[in-house]
Amino acid sequence: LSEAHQVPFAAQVEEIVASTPVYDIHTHLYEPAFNELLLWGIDELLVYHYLVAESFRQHNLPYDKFWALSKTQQADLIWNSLFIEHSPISEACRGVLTTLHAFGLDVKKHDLPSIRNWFANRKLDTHITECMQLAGVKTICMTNSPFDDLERPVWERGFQRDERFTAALRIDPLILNWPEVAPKLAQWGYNVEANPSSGKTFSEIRRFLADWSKRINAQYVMVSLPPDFQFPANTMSASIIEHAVLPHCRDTGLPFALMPGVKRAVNPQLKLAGDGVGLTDLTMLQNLCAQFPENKFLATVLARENQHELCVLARKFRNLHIFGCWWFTNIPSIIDEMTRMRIELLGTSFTPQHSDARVLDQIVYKWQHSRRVIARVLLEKYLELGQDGWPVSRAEVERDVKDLFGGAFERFCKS
Ligand code: RAT
Ligand code: ZN
Repeated sequence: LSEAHQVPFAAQVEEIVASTPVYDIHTHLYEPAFNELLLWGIDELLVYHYLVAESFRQHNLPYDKFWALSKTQQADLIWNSLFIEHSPISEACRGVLTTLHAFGLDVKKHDLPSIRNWFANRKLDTHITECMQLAGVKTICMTNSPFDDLERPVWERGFQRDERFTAALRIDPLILNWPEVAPKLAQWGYNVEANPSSGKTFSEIRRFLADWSKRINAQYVMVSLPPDFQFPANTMSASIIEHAVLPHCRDTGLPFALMPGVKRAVNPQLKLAGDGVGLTDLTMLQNLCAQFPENKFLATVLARENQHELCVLARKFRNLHIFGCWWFTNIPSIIDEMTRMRIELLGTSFTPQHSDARVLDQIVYKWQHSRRVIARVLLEKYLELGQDGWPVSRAEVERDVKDLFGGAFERFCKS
């Protein structure tokens, strides 16, 4: 490509990546029927657990004193310690500013009360529409847990679904904490035993999964796992996966999404902000993909050191679709590295990002930041193709970006 051609082509790639609507395939957002479970606004943005963890490095309030504060007081403390007393250059801090700036707020005034005022006058429905527009998100997939006492009754009562939102069945307690879950399932009418003596318990777990998948219209079934998780193994976790989750997923065609690498509560004093990361032995994922070719697996891994191995696994198994730069890897330097590596090993047969937003407004910054990195990497790859005598057309760029932003994922789910 000539110099003269490069500038408009670069602008085209940026424009296409910036404007292609995305399916946000994993978030912690809720559709409006869940009322206060859908978090939004400035105080929620500031008390995001990513920022809570960072703030403890800058202020010296004891943990219990922090947790005893009201949400507004916590937000004030985080604003002062992370935005005013130091420059907000961490990714999670910068994200708050990207979002406020996108709303047209004048952040350089450092005026938290006037920002609060602006949010106080927002109507939720217009706010949802505007956040989705600014983020270029067309559909938001929720994380839905039947084990959540606030969420479960809403599903049980029933409501008119909002078509901008899809659901995913999240089952961490079922797989990781059977002793606590067994009595609950029994109480909800499933004939299960704490120590299964026959296949009955597993068929009842399947019935539970089938009921909930249907009730919420699940797009996939999901679990997060500790780094030392093994499969196969002589454990209740592995048995539930083999004898209930996988057969259920085969029956319904739903992918089973695994998110290995999280060490829960490495610092319990930090509550939701207290989880850590560890290197996973991905042999368990290899075993699952190899032993259950009729099942579809989605995966994202928390440790940076696992990313290359995960890409290689995806090359070996067409029943594995990898997605997202999850949590601690959702920072520009690692998104750049992971996206580059995934494109170089997998072409466009993966989903580079999900937002993991817990606060609606976060989709704005999570997608704006990621799009910038994805555009840069893609452009570099297209320019290299041009140098090899394979110029890429606008229509081809649009096709590729559609695939990366949900097309490949949806095809995988339907396959
Ligand atoms: O990224 C997060 O907000 C984490 O707290 C987790 O929710 C993680 O994404 C998960 O889904 O377990
Ligand atoms: Zn998540």
